[in-house]
Amino acid sequence: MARLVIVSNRVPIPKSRGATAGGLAVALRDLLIPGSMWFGWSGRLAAEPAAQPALVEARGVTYATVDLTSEAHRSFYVGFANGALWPLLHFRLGLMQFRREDYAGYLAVNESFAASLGQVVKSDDTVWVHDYHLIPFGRMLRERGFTGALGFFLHVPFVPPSMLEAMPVARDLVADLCAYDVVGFQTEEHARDFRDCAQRMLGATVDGEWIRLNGRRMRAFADPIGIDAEGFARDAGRAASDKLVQRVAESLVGRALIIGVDRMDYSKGLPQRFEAFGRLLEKYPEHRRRIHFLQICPRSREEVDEYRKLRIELDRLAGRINGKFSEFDWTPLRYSARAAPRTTLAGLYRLGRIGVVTPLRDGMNLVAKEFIAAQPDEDPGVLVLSRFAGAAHELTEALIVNPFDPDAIADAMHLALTMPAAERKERHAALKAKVFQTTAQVFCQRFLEALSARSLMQAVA
Ligand code: GDG
Repeated sequence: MARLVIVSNRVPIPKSRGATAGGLAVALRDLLIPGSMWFGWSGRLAAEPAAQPALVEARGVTYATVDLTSEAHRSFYVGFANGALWPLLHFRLGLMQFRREDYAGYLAVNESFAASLGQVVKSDDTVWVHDYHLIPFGRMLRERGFTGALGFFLHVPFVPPSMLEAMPVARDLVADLCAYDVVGFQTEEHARDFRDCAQRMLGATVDGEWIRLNGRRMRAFADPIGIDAEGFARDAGRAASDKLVQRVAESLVGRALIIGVDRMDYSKGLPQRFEAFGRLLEKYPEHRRRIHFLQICPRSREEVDEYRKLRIELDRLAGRINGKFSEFDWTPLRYSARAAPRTTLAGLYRLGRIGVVTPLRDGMNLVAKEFIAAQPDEDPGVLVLSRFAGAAHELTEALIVNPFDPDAIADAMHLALTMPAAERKERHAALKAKVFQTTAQVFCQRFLEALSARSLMQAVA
């Protein structure tokens, strides 16, 4: 069997400091069987990074990492990936800051990564590249002679041609994605938008999930990511004994908990969500003193200006809502910019009467799935979910809202708080079945099967 090499911007070496709280490490955990490799940035900056990757072995898996100079990190990560691509792919054209020199830095880092992996990859390896930081990586690895199976999964949304065209280097990005054998997206909508871009911008021929370009055939398909539902449900059950979970439970003194968990990111709709909570207290005063809203939002990408502005905005909104509604013995909204340990998080979801997941745009949103997995069957909470999260394509029994409409979110919260137990259980049973069906394992299997079928695909091309 071919060795699997995973490539991503950050490499979550087990027990290393700064290992990411993001969805990727969790989703791919099952793939890391002994013998596999994970390649990417070490998270360190160096004046003169070595060309050879540093190799660390943990539980039979080789972690191969390279350092970046601070200038490369600025243009590649802060500039192009997070200053231009992230806003564009989240439909925020107004926030896109395109600079030629950042794009040049992005290409240069991808080149140096490809050169570095090129030194340790074997020709029959299967290489699976992750996310928007590394779009040109596959083409560059091929140019270095790599002949094995080459796949790419985009964790974030994709946009229709009319929007992608605003990006000055859109054609290059689409062509680079076409250089992979298989490209996976979170939803059919994103996959279709990509195929439309290939057709319109490059003149490719599209036939179902297949794209034919310059005599090659590749596949662009939807493969929704999932979680380790069983493991997460188990953690949530056990977390009843977690000290922090117990302290939060006690602090509620019988009040219903509304919980939100998101990286502090402008795509997550946090200001609108805070507004919505204020509207809920305004429009439905019967809930005052009876509920608590806890928002956990670990700081993220503070090098990017927009993220610092978001922090200030949230502080302001939280202050305003608490200033307006607090009583001597009740603070309606608590928000913390610190990350919680994973088990604690599972236990907190389980305490939630409402899980509020209202991104303005999101590839999937794993928090929605985690909240469902963590609920007790006998008395489950209700998920309020944005229609613009990839998860909304599957989790249709949630209360689906438009995240740009704080009043609609407030109404959904009210509906959730007053929903009869029988309806809560019915919705939960349907949602749970889905979350336990489309797991992280199923996601990985589907992708790797598509990738291993590529020789067959090319034969018929
Ligand atoms: C990208 C895409 C896509 C959050 N706070 C804490 C914490 N988390 C964990 C959550 C969840 C993960 O981080 C966040 O995943 P999401 O899917 O919600 O969002 P992104 O980080 O934006 O992830 C997204 C995902 O990739 C996977 O493909 O769904 O659309 O944007 O697992 O639980 N974990 C801990 N403490 C926290 O405070 N331990």
